[in-house]
Amino acid sequence: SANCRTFVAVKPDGVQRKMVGEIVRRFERRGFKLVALKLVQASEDLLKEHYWDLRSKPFYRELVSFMSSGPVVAMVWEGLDVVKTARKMLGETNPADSLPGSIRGDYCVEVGRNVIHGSDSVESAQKEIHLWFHPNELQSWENSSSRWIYN
Ligand code: DAT
Ligand code: MG
Repeated sequence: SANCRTFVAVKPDGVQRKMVGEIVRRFERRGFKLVALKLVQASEDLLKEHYWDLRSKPFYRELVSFMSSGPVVAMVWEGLDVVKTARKMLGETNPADSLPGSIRGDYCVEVGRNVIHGSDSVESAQKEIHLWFHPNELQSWENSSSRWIYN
């Protein structure tokens, strides 16, 4: 539904490479609504929870360490099927498999530096939004262009 929400984060490499503006721009122009945004230094505890499903992977420790190496831009975006569409906008996990036109397909080459995170399902989006944001950080506002985006 149009009330679908997803969690997106520009990773430390994306922040270092000045890609925050470009990424926000793509989501805004697609027609999604910005619900929350903050620059945060995530703790290892938060990141361990965020990537809990990957805890048995060989790259888990390096992933948590990398993600806590600098600030990330945490965001919540809302709109029709935004979880699924955001994953398409991101591209594949491995940038080598990501088509040009996707964020990873346009701006990176290695899986360990793939610049952006996006929730992989509605369920994980709900968990991740709850993990990264207090309810009062999620803004409720009327999008004046919604009638030009939805019919
Ligand atoms: P995604 O970020 O596309 O949801 P994921 O949840 O499977 O991918 O993995 C989370 C992150 O872990 C991913 O963005 C980069 C890192 N990662 C995944 N597979 C990896 C691998 N084979 N080697 C190194 N890092 C990997
Ligand atoms: Mg994932």
